[in-house]
Amino acid sequence: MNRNVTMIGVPMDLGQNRRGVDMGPSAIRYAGVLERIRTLGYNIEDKGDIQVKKETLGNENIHNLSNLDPVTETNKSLARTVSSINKEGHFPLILGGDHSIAIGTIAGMSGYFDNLGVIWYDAHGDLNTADTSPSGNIHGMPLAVSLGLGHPTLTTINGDFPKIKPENVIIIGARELDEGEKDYIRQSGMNVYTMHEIDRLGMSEVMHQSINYLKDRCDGVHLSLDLDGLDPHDAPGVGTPVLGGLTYRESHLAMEMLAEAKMVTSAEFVEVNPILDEKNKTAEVAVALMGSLFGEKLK
Ligand code: EXY
Ligand code: MN
Ligand code: MN
Ligand code: MN
Repeated sequence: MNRNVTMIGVPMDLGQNRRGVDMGPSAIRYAGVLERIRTLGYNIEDKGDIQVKKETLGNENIHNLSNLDPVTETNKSLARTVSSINKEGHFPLILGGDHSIAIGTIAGMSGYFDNLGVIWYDAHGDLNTADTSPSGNIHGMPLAVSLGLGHPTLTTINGDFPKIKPENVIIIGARELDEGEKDYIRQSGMNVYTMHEIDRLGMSEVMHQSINYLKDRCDGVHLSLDLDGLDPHDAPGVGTPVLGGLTYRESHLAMEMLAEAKMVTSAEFVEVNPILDEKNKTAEVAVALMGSLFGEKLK
């Protein structure tokens, strides 16, 4: 893995309606992320937070898209920042914030790869558009937006083209998909390991298959890890918990196998909400998983 890592926080809570997730980056820093990764021999630099432009708050719910303007503006500036981290040849490590920030991260990465792969570690598909969303919350839409689906204000961030292809995406941990999301998955043939497949195959086999699949077809891989992919017993500090999720150990195994495969070129850890957390448990889990992703076991 790239030894130069640049970390950015995105204190965004406007992609959903539970306050507190904007404090995620602080909670993750407090849990010792810099030290954890530096100890592994990386040059890691904390470039601070992207400014979330709440002052553009106004049109609260245009076309079933809550807070469209500030979510768009923040993602534009995140995309620029991620793109410049790439240009420097560093590994972008992004701390959320709600999952709407994946729009900016992926938009910023996509220009540097012909076939960017994405591992979407999440209880949800985040494949809604304004037409299918039951909530109007943009954190339920970032994967769709990155595939070029949804409102043009979002899909044209950093260029008017789809940032990723459905065949380069693997969803892991899904257990709460809306009807429109299921329709899209069926018609696109996207790879989805729901909890059912993970129970049947085991995480080791799921990661083995995922890594082999992406290795053959992608020139870079972005890991988008939503802490609600984990079971709420292990990661209680999230806004949309769903029972029956991935365990702490399964998640470590997944990160360790990605570290061994040396294929991840950017990562984001999102949806940590310290107000809903037990002490700082979920932020600590995020940092522990980052430790494994950056090769703790291989040291
Ligand atoms: N599918 C639901 C919606 O679109 O409102 C819930 C989405 C939750 C999204 C979370 C963060 O991954
Ligand atoms: Mn440098
Ligand atoms: Mn998500
Ligand atoms: Mn989720």
